[in-house]
Amino acid sequence: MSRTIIVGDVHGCIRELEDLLSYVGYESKDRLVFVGDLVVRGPKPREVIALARSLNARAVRGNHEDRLLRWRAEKRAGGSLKIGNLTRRAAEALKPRDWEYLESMPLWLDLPEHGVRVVHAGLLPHIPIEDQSARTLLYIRSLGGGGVPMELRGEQSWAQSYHGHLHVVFGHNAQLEPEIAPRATGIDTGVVYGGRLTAMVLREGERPPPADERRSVLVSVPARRVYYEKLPRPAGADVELSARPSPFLRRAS
Ligand SMILES: [Mn+2]
Repeated sequence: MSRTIIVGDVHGCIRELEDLLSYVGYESKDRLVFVGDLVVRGPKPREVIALARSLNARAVRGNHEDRLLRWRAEKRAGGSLKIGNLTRRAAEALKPRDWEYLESMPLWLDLPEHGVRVVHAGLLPHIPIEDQSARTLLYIRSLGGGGVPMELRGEQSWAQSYHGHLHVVFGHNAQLEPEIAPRATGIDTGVVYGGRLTAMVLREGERPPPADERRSVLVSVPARRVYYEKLPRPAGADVELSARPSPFLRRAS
């Protein structure tokens, strides 16, 4: 029986991706899906894309893939988009076939056999997927006043407010533990920061179980090291960076 394995943000951490596939006993008949941000920050962006391609994995676009694609489009148009060193390093490592793979990544992906929708960052509850902005799908972390999409961590989680028909599996918002909401599951557990790489594993036709049993379909492997020490964007402007040491860094020591 084949399974669907939905993998959190890999960020170039090829060894942990291999660890995870080995841990779940990946077989070629299994379907592999990524929540985006396969590249940038970690050590081996090209190897991760190459592995994803070779396993016929599907992947939704993350903000990092989106930035790479915009950088390249801009460059081809004779302009330039400012990118950081790590993004540049990933851009230089990618071969034409890898770029093709990036271009093939949609903003969201539905897995009707599991009643699941995969999106990189999240979405605005109560709004049809077709009407969501790309920016929201790629960057949302929380809801601000009046339910507007916010890119920083905030008090109101979009996921906890979401009660749609399809269960949303997402990444982007790195946390020590998976985020478990009634109808959504966040699986970015910050492997590149020295956290873990997490996946949701569903048997054929299986739907994500209710929140209190959700962990039964989640697996993870630890990072082998800290690859990126800079903190993810801090929580809301009211929270001082110094007041919130990264749990990822602590855990890795
Ligand atoms: Mn992201």
